[in-house]
Amino acid sequence: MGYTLAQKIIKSHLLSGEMRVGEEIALRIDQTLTQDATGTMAYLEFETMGIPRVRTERSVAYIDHNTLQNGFENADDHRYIGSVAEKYGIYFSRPGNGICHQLHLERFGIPGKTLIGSDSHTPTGGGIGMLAFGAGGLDVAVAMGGGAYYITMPKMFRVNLHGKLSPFVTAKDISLELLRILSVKGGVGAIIEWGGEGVKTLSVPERATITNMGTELGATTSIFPSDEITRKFLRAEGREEDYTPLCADEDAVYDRIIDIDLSTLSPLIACPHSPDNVVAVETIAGTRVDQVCIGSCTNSSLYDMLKVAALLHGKTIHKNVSLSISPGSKQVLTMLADCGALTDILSSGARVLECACGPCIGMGFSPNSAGVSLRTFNRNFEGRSGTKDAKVYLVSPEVAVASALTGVITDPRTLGEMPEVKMPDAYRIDDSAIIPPASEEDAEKIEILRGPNIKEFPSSRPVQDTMKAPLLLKVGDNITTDHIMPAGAKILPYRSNIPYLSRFCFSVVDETFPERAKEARECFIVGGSNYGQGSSREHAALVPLYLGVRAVIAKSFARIHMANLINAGILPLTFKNPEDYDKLAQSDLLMLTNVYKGLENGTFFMCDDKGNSYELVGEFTERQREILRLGGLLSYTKEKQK
Ligand code: MIC
Ligand code: SF4
Repeated sequence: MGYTLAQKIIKSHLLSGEMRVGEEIALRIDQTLTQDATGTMAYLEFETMGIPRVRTERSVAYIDHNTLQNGFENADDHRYIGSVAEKYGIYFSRPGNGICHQLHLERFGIPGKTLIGSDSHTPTGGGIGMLAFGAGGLDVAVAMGGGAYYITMPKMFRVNLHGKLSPFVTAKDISLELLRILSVKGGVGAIIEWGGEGVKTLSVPERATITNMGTELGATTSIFPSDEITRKFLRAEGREEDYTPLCADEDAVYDRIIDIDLSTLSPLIACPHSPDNVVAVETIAGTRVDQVCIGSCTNSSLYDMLKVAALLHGKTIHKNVSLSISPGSKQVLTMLADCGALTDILSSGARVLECACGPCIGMGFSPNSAGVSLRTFNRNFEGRSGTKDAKVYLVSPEVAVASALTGVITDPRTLGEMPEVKMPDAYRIDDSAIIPPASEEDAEKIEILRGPNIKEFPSSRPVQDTMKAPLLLKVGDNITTDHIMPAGAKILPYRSNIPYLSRFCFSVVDETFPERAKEARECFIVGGSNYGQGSSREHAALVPLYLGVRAVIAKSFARIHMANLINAGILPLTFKNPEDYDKLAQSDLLMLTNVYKGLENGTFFMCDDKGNSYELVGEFTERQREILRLGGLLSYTKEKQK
């Protein structure tokens, strides 16, 4: 029996475990990346490990999220990350250089290598044939120290693409189509491999749009083969020597096969407030639009931007629409300037923002009250834009431009002919904003620059045999990390200040939660299915830990968040009978008994003060049990080093 592409890369990086679905496996990690909103914490964690230099082939620290610098906090964090990078052997990408995933693809990604990043969209690297995973900061810190990355061996899904896209239909529509088919939970526990003849019609940036949005399916990661198109991309980046051809074996076996005929797709749109709430654009055409944002790690490549410029050429955007354009990298922006496309964009009335995440994470450009915002991004969770009652839709750059021109949601096929966009054979290489680390010799002299915004970690504690606490918050299905620990311009600067962040925990759902949790000192949370979907931010576990959350009981969990809870020493359990969820009510007093025994056999018992008892499930590996027994991954790692 042959191997899938992902299985081949897993096999060549396997440190322990069996490649059987559901078993825990340990992988050797070749590359890591961090961004600034999760990086400060990841590097603080790395520092506590006492390792003098990173042990990966390549580690890169990007600054792309917290670039507003409204006060000293962000700038201090950037300086801190810069000094850590220089000292410990990490490349440092300066603010303004671009978005981590776009930059990593351009300058560092290598087919067949493993990559983990403290950002959930790290699977973007799958567009170039990398096996790339989003992870919590602590997992990235451990990998930088040469430690393994642990995942549950995933199922293998294969998506076969047939035919060719019609004009005005794009890679984004392929992603939205898969979200329509599978939903935001449909990829949980699976790696999605893309294949079929249609793959040859997609360039690396288009493939990367698709692997980027695989995160929204809950997938462990997504990957494309590495072929002549990959070689062409690497050649254009001046890195042809990094090319290796890679594909699945002919007789590889998949757990599920999905076929998509590209020629039948039409422009799609994800309606508020979930990326899987997908309909055809034509069905809601005519809806008023207030704002359009083009950019983010999903759609900010040179190819996307050239298409946008060509569609805007000689036209002016509608007077009621505010259009922002954030190119993905300095390379993209300079090339737009060189060829005159930037002039087309500016002449249309668009606002060009910095090469950064910007509006995607609510860092400025929030919509007006109850505003309708069309975005080429990957997430439209409630409140994420910074305007609580905004209605955010996810679209391709083509739909975005068409709607910016008309002022209403518009099917771009009504615009006439799609102008031809010619891609250059070589990109403009300028790595002046990437600072290499100091040599090992000089590293010792480098002082780490810590600002006053860096506060201590919350202290974790080992799980107890009996855990008694009130149920302080009961939430529904698909709770995102943006609900648990919101981001945005006002809060993001405090990512290294857990006590301050704690004031906003669950504020989208229940503003009283932080106060109530502090008063109770210890508490439980109950959730529905897919609890913790979305970002990789470990703050969605560290802040609850600070507020005394000891266990989260849910119908099911999203992968990265579950790992972050365990890493923080919080017990994640699921209901044996999902109907039991209905019996529980906020403020019930709950008691978990014989927890140590439960850790061994996977079955946990809980009762409430109304006389109900519950059977819960928590099947942990030996490593996870030890992490929970010792009170988190940091204590576990220190213990192992003794
Ligand atoms: C996001 O898109 O939600 C983020 C902001 O990039 C997060 C990381 C973070 O919260 O810092 C992610 O996707 O992991
Ligand atoms: Fe940045 Fe948005 Fe991409 Fe997250 S999804 S990395 S915030 S651009």
